[in-house]
Amino acid sequence: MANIDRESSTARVAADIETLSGRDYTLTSDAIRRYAYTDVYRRTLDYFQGKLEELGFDVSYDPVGTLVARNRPPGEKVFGIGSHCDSNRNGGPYDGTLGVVAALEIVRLDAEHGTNLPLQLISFLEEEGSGFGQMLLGSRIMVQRVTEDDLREHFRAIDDGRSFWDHAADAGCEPERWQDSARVLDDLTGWIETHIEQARVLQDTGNRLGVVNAIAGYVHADISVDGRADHAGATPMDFRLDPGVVAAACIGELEQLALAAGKGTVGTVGEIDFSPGIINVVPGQARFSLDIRGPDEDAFNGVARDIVSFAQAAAESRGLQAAYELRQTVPATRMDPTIVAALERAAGTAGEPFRTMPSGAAHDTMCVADRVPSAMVFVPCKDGISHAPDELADPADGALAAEVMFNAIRELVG
Ligand code: HGY
Ligand code: MN
Ligand code: MN
Repeated sequence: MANIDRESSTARVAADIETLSGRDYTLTSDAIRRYAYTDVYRRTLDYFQGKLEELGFDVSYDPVGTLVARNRPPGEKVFGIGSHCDSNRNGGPYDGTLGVVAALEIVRLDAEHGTNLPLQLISFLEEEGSGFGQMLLGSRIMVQRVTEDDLREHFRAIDDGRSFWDHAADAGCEPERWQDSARVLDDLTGWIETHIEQARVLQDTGNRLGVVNAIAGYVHADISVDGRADHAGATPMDFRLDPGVVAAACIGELEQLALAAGKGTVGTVGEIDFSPGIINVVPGQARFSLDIRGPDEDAFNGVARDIVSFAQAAAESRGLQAAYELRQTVPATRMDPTIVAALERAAGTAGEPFRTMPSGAAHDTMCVADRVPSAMVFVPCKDGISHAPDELADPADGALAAEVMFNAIRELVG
């Protein structure tokens, strides 16, 4: 095991996070907000590109803008590290970005210790879905979990409704070559992603790291209910076709279904909009999102099925129509036992408290694991707060994650 200077490693991690939390790297000052094809996202990629080129890495981009940096010629076997540096629209400084910084720190440790590990760093486009409402978009493209029709037609920018395809082309990418993105994973012998936990298990159990052995699957979808816009004052209650009441009933029902399903199943309505959305108009249409997840496939898919049936019955009982549209679904994903074991050994040797645990949050690793033996390392975040500007993690834990990954990779690549 290399003798790591944890203090200088922590200082480097802290400096990267500090810089990337600055106003040049976020669209708003009240949260970290950066996503595909915005100038602040481009600057964030440029920051990592500059640091990696200084360390002798060749930096390129896949056809839609995922950053790929290697220290070996194409075709040679390499070990994959990385995460994403786009953010939630209400994001904090650590979600994703700490993972790319930890991977950069591994590159620095490798240079410092002259170990010359074969490495490929990836920073995935659009993990959060903040640009097009499609989570894990860059990694789903890489493992071909999307169709060309999705990219040309269905996936549309939240800001202006234009297609992903047009935005990618405008940004100088080559969306027509999107299937070539799959080749990015060809040379990988393994993959490890560091990420903040986004819950509070590590904090509450006094652990500094988590070794992730499984990731919860999820369903993302929308339900829209069509009714009739009416005068809010003159329309008697028994005369209304009000989709807002159906939406409200569904939100309560989703909570009950998730609780009843148990096994770690969760259900969230994060987005809701009424049209025309005016105080003195009974809504004509209601649309709300579904985010249903869990480690148990049958449980969370069962909740998704049941809430759709409930919505349709609740709508019909009032003479309305409810329509369901799936956005995407990714199955619960087990991590590779060999890589998990190597991380557990390296964490044990580091001499700091850690635990092996599942992830409730989704990660690009769910896609990479389709093709490459994969695992993750979690870093505690204060009170589990994430997808919020108050998100807080300790750069020393990020540096410790880099040290543990560095030592595990050295063992794995022999
Ligand atoms: O929502 C998620 O699971 C991830 O943070 N995008
Ligand atoms: Mn993330
Ligand atoms: Mn996130």
